[in-house]
Amino acid sequence: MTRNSHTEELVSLLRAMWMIRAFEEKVSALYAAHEIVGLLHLGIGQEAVAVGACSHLRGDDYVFGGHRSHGHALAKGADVKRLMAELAGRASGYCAGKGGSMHIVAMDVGFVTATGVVGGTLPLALGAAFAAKEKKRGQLAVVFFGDGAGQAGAFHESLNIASLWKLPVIFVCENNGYAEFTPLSAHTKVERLAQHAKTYAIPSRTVDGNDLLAVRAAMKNAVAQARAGKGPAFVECLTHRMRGHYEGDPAKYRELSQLAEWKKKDPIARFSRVLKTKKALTDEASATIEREARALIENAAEFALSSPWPLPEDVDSQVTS
Ligand SMILES: Cc1ncc(C[n+]2csc(CCOP(=O)(O)OP(=O)(O)O)c2C)c(N)n1
Ligand SMILES: [Mg+2]
Repeated sequence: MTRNSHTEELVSLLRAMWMIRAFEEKVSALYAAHEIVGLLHLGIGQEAVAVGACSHLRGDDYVFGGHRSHGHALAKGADVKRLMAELAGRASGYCAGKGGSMHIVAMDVGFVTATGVVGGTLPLALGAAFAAKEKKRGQLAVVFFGDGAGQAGAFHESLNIASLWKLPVIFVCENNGYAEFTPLSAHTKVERLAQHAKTYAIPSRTVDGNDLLAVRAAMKNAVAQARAGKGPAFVECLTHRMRGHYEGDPAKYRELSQLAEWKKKDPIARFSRVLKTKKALTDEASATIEREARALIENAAEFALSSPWPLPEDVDSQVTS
């Protein structure tokens, strides 16, 4: 098989999705074994949004997440070992084990913060975008959030100011059809969140969020426009989380047939099929990518679980006033 750099790049995106899937499946197992504690939200099934959106970003771009953001941090380049250690509450973690799943900060790769406050990072991303605009180095900010966040006041205020001040920020909405246990139809009459972008005069696209190439194409335009100083963009990705809202959620509000339908649209299997059709991937290479991703994550878990706990006397060592 002849390979060019474009093919290599596409295969690297499949590798990134597998790394995130393997990471979260391992985290799920460690949670069940009580090695990871606290509230845990997995984005299994939503990997194409994280990887597709981050695939056009520079190292010095700023990314903000929410409560379901392991994939966003990894797609931006976060180190699997330090992230796993953070989730396991160890001193070798990104926040020395004091943040955990919902408070990931990986400034070394431009992942500014996640948050447990739904909609809380939208205004923060505006701040980063404002700074980027002032610095004039072509940086931009990307914020990931869900359909539920679209009902928060901060969402509307952020879209309005971003548009008014022409800030280089890209709003990436993961519309997975649920806010906790509430379907979209029970929390808003507005079925497509991108409709709000139109209200605030922000260019928007709604794409199939389980189609990596569709997310990537929408982001390419959004990134080009924001870098060119033309202001914000909004990308709505229609997707589905294949787990409950949190680990342990029995998810009785969802029909099993609905889950089965979405499993047929699994973004990893789907993109693998695309690559095979393009003759960019063989069955053997595909199996190797999955195996290598799982080995990488096993190694990260061993690192995390053999790392020391944070010391009580270091409780305020990373707190600045
Ligand atoms: C300000 C605030 N209100 C309510 C909650 C409780 N809460 C946690 S997750 C969630 C739903 C979020 O839904 P969505 O934005 O669609 O994200 P998803 O969980 O689907 O990824 C809610 C209401 C919260 N964490 N913060
Ligand atoms: Mg949602």
